[in-house]
Amino acid sequence: MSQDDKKTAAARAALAYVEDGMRLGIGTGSTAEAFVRLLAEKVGDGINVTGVPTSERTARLCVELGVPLATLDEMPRLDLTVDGADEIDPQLNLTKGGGGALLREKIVAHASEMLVIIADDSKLVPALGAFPLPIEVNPFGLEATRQSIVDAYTELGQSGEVRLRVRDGQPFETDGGHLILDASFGHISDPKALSDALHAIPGVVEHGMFIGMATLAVVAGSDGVRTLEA
Ligand code: ABF
Repeated sequence: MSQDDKKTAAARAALAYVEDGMRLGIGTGSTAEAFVRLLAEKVGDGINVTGVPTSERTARLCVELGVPLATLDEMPRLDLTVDGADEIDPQLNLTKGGGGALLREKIVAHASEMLVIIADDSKLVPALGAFPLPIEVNPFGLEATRQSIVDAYTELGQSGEVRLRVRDGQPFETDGGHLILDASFGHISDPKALSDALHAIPGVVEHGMFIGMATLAVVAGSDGVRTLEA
C-alpha cells in the first residue's frame, strides 16, 4: 500500500465522524486534501455540512470541489475538525505546521468540540522532536526572536538550531503574513515546558506543538486503519 493510499484510507475512515448538519474545521496538507475530496463526494450525495478552512490553499480546493464554506467569524463554534499532522506521539500530542498553516489550524482546532487527526503510520513517533518544530513569528525583530527561541531550548538543556523557512528563494510567508522558524533540537522531553517558554517570547505568534488537543487519531498502515485515543 502506498503512502498516498494510506492517507486516503485514513481520510475515508474519518468521514465516519461527519454527520449531517455539522460545522466542520477543514485541515491543510495532502492528507487533509484527500479528506476534502471525499467530503466533496458526500456533499454531492446530499449531506449538509459547512466548513471552515485552515488555509487559503484548502479554501481554494473546497471552492473548486463545491464544499460549502463559512468564515470562523460567521461560525465561531465548530463540531469537528479533521486535519493532518507531522508527528503524533502516544499521548496524541502533535507536531504540526510543516505545511505552514499551524496558526489557523490551531485557532480552528481550539474552536472545535472534536479534533480528529488523519495520518499514515509514518507519522507515529515515540516522542515529538525528530521533525523540526515550526514556530510562526512576527517578521519584526526576527533575529531577536530567533535568539530567544535558542535561549528557551538552551534553558531546557537542549541544543540545536533554528532556521528561517525559505521557499523559492524567499522567506516563506504564512496566510497571516508571518514567518516560520523551524527549530531542530531533537527529542522534546517536556512539551508543556517548551510550549510555555515559547509562548513567553513576544515575537512568537504560535508554535506547532498541539498538546492535549486531539480527540483521536485515525492512522492507516499496510495492515489497515487504527483509531487511537488519548
Ligand atoms: C497539516 O499538513 C499540518 O499541520 C502538517 O504540517 C501537514 C501534514 O501534511 P501531510 O498530510 O501532507 O503529511 O496538516
